[in-house]
Amino acid sequence: MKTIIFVTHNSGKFREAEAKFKTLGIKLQQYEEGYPEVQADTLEEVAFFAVKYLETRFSSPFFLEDAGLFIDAFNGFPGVYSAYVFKSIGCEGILKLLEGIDERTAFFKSVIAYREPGEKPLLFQGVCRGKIAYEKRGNHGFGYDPIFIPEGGIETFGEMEVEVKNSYSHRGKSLQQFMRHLENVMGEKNMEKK
Ligand code: ITT
Repeated sequence: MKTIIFVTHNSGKFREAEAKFKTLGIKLQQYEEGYPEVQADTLEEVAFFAVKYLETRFSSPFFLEDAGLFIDAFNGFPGVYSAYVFKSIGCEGILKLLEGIDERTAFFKSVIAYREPGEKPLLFQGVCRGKIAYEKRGNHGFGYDPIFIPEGGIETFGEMEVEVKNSYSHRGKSLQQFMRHLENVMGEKNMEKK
């Protein structure tokens, strides 16, 4: 069975990816190697720089994923600073900043950077629009999950089981694109063998 390494410290992300990949016949392996997150304006730049930094470390296919929460009332903040902001003020801090503000729309974005040995890195992305709740709800997931309600849903990500979150989420979508790519490549390889 093909194995792909997912470089992440975040076991919540890994669980979400595993849940998607279980239908594909590819084994995912978590690798908690750190990498520098460059100061950049977009998640794509952060992910691309990281994959280039890590490419000499792995001789098998690997990917990483960079994600962020973009709040419309704050012109997209925390965006690329989501990890730092989460560590410093958490969900409570975001709720406090939004006190008295009724424009609560926001989106999550996920960018996956994948590298197959000898190939150029590929990027796959997914976006999930929604809104910031008025209070924390649920204890599933991680990060900002307890305060984010996806469009079309009434529960926060924090109240959802992993498969349900995947059916709405930015990461569910970027993983879907990524899996479609892998299926195409595997399909082509099988054709070549015939
Ligand atoms: P790795 O870089 O090791 O993968 P990380 O948790 O640092 O793990 P990111 O830099 O991609 O991941 O995430 C930026 C921040 O956004 C971080 O605080 C996450 O908790 C949060 N975040 C990312 N995806 C999220 C999601 O699906 N739900 C809730 N919060 C999320």
